[in-house]
Parts: sequence; structure tokens; C-alpha cells
Amino acid sequence: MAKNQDAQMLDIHIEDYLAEYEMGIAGFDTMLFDRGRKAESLNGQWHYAVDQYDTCLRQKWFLEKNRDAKGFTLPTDYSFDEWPLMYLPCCWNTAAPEYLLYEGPMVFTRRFEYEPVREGERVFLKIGAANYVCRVFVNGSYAGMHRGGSTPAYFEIGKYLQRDNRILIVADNTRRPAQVPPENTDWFNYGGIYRDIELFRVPADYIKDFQIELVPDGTFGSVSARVTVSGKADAAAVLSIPELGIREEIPVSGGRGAVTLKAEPELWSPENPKLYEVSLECMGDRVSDRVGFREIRVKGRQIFLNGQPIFLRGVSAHEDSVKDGKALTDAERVENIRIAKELGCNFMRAAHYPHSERMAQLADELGLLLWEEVPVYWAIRFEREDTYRDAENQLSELILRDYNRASVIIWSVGNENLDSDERLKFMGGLAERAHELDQTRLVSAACLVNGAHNRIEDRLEKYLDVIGLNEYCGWYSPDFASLPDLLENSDPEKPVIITEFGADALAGHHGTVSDKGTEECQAYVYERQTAVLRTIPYIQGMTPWILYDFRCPRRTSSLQRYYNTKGLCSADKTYKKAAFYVLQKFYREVAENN
Ligand code: GCB
Repeated sequence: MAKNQDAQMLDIHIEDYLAEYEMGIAGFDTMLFDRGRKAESLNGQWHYAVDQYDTCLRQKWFLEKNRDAKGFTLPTDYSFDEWPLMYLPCCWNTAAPEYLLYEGPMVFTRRFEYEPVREGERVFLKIGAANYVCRVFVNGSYAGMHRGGSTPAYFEIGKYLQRDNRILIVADNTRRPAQVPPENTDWFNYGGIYRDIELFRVPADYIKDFQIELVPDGTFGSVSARVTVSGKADAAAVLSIPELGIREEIPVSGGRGAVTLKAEPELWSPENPKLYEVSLECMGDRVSDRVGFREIRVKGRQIFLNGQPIFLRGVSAHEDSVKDGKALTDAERVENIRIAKELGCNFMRAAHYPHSERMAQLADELGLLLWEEVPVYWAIRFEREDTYRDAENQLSELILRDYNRASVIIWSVGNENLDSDERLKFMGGLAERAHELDQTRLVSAACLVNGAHNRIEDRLEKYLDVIGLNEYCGWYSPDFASLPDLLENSDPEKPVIITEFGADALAGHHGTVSDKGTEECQAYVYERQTAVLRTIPYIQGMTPWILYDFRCPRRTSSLQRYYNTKGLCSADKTYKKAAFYVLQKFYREVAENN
């Protein structure tokens, strides 16, 4: 080997180049409670390069090693500050037409000035979401990585910061069979850093987590709160809810504290989305939140909200926008909620992965119940330990992120997975984890019909509080008669939500009820479905598939044009198909009879 051959040349012989980046993994245990904290935003123009062969990581571009030991200038394959600019957060697919179908690594970098970290201060970088793996470098140092395309990542980076900084993030949305979701899904695999990028300064000892809820004991008479602080500190935290006249000390020992207080808050519901300003102070740190208090429970085969039986008049929705991909604006989220309410919904299934935390915050404000889900979708590699760890981490991150959201009533641990022993262990484990992290909500999964017996029957049911069921009678199972048969054959011990039914229809395409892809055909499926489902007492809700059309590479017919057209509205959300009004009429009747 030539003496002057340096690391940049050696990289071509190393295929396991990723091994050294498998550390500093951000996960649920490195999360920071950030509600009410002052954020310093790194959103804005970032330089970027498509890096199809992962050369940035292979050659360690982040070191900016432009000279050799003798001071000679080395050739480089990057030029960070001359690269083109992209505004982050965004999905690169919608940012520029040439990246519509790009899947792989993309390198983003920018410089920023930062007021130096003060003595006794810590700084966290938050990436709201980057699909699927992201690796972060600050001033040439590796700060860590995160897996999972829809949950936030927090990295402690204070020790790397100076006044003038360069940050570099490699985001890689390559689909892989052992990931969660796996390679094959029925939605578009958007790439990018598509939620906010922010810095948070916190004191040396800081509030790591803060959870608060109405005690779900049926009395609506007490509130409990828990705090976790960094390290194992002993301290006193102060919980304030001024509108309820609460200012209470919580003793913290070994880093944890909890309190249960008598309180009679006005209860949160879709009709009365009452929120309270809540704050928590501890060791000079302070966080705050806007929190609703409500109780969700199951008794027998019924679901109760605040002690009253409730039928969940729902609809499923992807996080998808023609213009922005998954990087929806708040205005578009509010519009989605408004359309769902116009449809008559009190409930939405946020399918099939964690939507932005803004969605749950807005649902809290505007009054819409939510089902939140992790992308344990279709053919997961259930036998793999690393896949389980990834799924469990994503679930834990979601639960910690949205724990204080009154709107969220159900955690879903997956969708349409074949009933095998490995899957039972995997998803049973996830359901147990959800129950362990949260005793105030229901756990569910969208299950398949047991086709052999045309029954609601899935071994996972024993782990669930509510059974979700996807059935496509009148569409994938063309014979409508299979639906009454299925429901008569079944005798579930728990409430059932029909988490999917539906049919494709191209907006504005007309024909007879038997012409597939027409609005008439879709509307007919909704008429037949609702007529049957309304008669079954154990069905406690439904979230038909789906509120609006969404991008989907698997859908190539001339009526679909790379969209799944089962939406009740067109993809741009401006046009309502005939089935929208069928469901709206049904939900009005349900609401009147409740
Ligand atoms: C399903 C899946 C959903 C699909 C839908 C469809 O069962 O859960 O992700 O998009 O069917 O349109 O086929």
C-alpha cells in the first residue's frame, strides 16, 4: 500500500462502513419533554446532495479533511457550501420534480451561529422526523443516529457546539425488509427531514418527562402527574394548574416523582375540547402544556368516554398532501380535521404510522378523538430481535411524545399481519409494552378477518382492549353476503371497530354501481356496508378507508395514476365523492340516535 494513501482512499475496500455509526442511538430513553420550552429553530435553507452510494459516510466527508499531513490540498468529492439549497423541513420528493422517486441517502448541511453554551447548560437537537435512518454530525463529530421514520429524535450536542457551527445530517429512506414498516407498503415512501429541526437549551438537571392525566377510576375526581428528571436527583417539583387552583409540590427522589390530587376539571370531549394550562417547575427548569382531562374505558363490548357509551364515528387518514407529501402545513391539518367533522366524525384513525405531534395537538384543540399507530404493517420480519427492538422503540417514542394528548384514546400496534407464532409474540409484546407505558388508554390493532372460518378471530385479541378489523366486503371480497355471514359467525369478547372498509373511485368518474372505480360503485359499497354494520351491537365504531386519496406507487391503473383512490375526497381535498355524503348521512343518524 502506498505510504501516503489516507483514509479517504481506504474507504473503497470497506463494505461494513456503517458499523462504526451504530452508536449514540437516539431512542425513547433519550427523549426530552419539550412542550413549553423555547426552541431555537434550524429550519430554513440547507445545502444538500443526493448521495446514492452513501459516500459521505464511507469517505467521512463530515471531517472536512481537505489537506494531508504535509498541508497539501486533497481532492474532495463534495462542496458543501456550493451545493444547491432546499428549505427544510420538507419531503424531497415534492420539493423538486427530479427527486419524486428518489430513495436512498441524501446529505443535508448548513452553518449556523450559536450563542456559546453556558456553564451548567445542556443543549439538545430535536429532529421532528426524518425517514428512515438519520445520522447527525456537528462540527466534524458524530452525534448519533435514529431509526424510525415518523417519531422524533433527540441528540445531546452541547459539547460539540461553538459560535460558528456546521451541522450535517444524512437522511436515508431506503426501504429494507427488516425495517418497520418493511419494504412493501400501500403508501408512498417519502424521503427527507420533514418535521421541525430545533435546538433546546436546558439546565444541567432538567425535566426529562412530564405526564398528567385524569385518574381513570370512574369518579372524575382526581388528577395524577408524574415527573422524571435527568440523573437520579432528589428535588421538589411544583405542578401548577391555575384554572383549577392547583399549585402542588411533588417530591422527587432518585429522579422520579408522582402525585395524585383531588380535582374536578371540566371534562374534555369532542363536543367540549376544554384544555387547561399546566406547568411544571423543577430545579430551575420549567415546562408547560395544554392538557385536556377525560376518561376512556371499555366495559364488556362497549366503549365509554367520560362514563358515557360512545360510538366512534371515524375515518382513516394518511398523512399526505399533493403539494408537500408528509410535511403538511398546520393549515392543511386543520382543514383535514374540518372535513372529518363535516363528515360527522368524532374520531380519526391516523394510519399507518405516527403522524406529526401537531396533529394530536390540533385534535386536542378542535375536539377529535384519535387512534395512533406504529407501522407494524403487513409482512414484518417478526422473527428478528432487532426488528422487534425497532418497533418497540417507535411505539415507546410515540407514547411518550403524545402521552398528554386527551384526543389520543387508542394505541394501535399494527395492521393486517398474518397470525403466526412469531407475530403473536412480537405484537403481543408491543401490546404489553403499550399497557406498561400507559394505563389510561386502550390498545388495539387492525386485524385481518380469519378467512378460513370467515370469523373475527385472531390470537392477538387476548392482548387487546378493542379489536380492530379490516374487511373489504363488496370490494376485495366482492360478495356482500360474506359481511353478514362474518358478523353472525363471530362472537368477540371485546368491542370491535371496523378499522377499514372501502372501494376505489376516481373523483368525477361515473358509471353504474358495478363499474369498478366509479363514484357510484364506491357509494354503493358504503350504502351496503353501513346498512349491515349499524345492526351489530358489538361494533363500537368504524374508520372507513379513507378520508382522501393518497400517493401510492402500487396503484398504476389509468384510473389510479399512482394514487390509492379509496378517498372520500380527492387527493387535493377540494372534491367530495358521492360516498362522502352516504357516510355523512349515516353518521348524522348515528349521532341522533346516540
Ligand atoms: C388495506 C390496508 C391499507 C390499504 C388498503 C387498500 O387493507 O390496510 O393500507 O391502503 O387496504 O386500499 O387496499
